[in-house]
Amino acid sequence: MKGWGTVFIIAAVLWGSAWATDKSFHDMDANKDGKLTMEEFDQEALKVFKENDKNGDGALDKSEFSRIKGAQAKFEDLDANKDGKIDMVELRNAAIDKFNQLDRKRNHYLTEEDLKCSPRYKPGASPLFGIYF
Ligand SMILES: [Ca+2]
Ligand SMILES: [Ca+2]
Ligand SMILES: [Ca+2]
Repeated sequence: MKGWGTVFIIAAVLWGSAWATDKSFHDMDANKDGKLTMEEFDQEALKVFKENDKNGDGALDKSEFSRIKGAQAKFEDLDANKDGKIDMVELRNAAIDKFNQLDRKRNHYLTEEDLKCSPRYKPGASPLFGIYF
């Protein structure tokens, strides 16, 4: 029994880290056109947001936010109205700014090249975390 418990914990840890890093550019590119649009980011962000909103109040508080694996943004920077919670609107506004910053060609999508220009770019990490979190 003890052995299985260990296996289970290792499997859970591996699964958790794979989830955080395996969402590559291509996985997020839902229509596989080699471009990431705001809509594609939104779909993924909404999923991550809902998964981490543990108490289901439609916002991320500091402890919920701290559990998002791979998040690089500061909680304080995303909480625009300083109420101690990040809602989807705040998250999205911050993401739009970041998206526009990276979208140098102003064509409303990001390519892998655009993302590599970001100081937050990490090979293997989801581009989502460079944009939203
Ligand atoms: Ca696409
Ligand atoms: Ca919450
Ligand atoms: Ca807020």
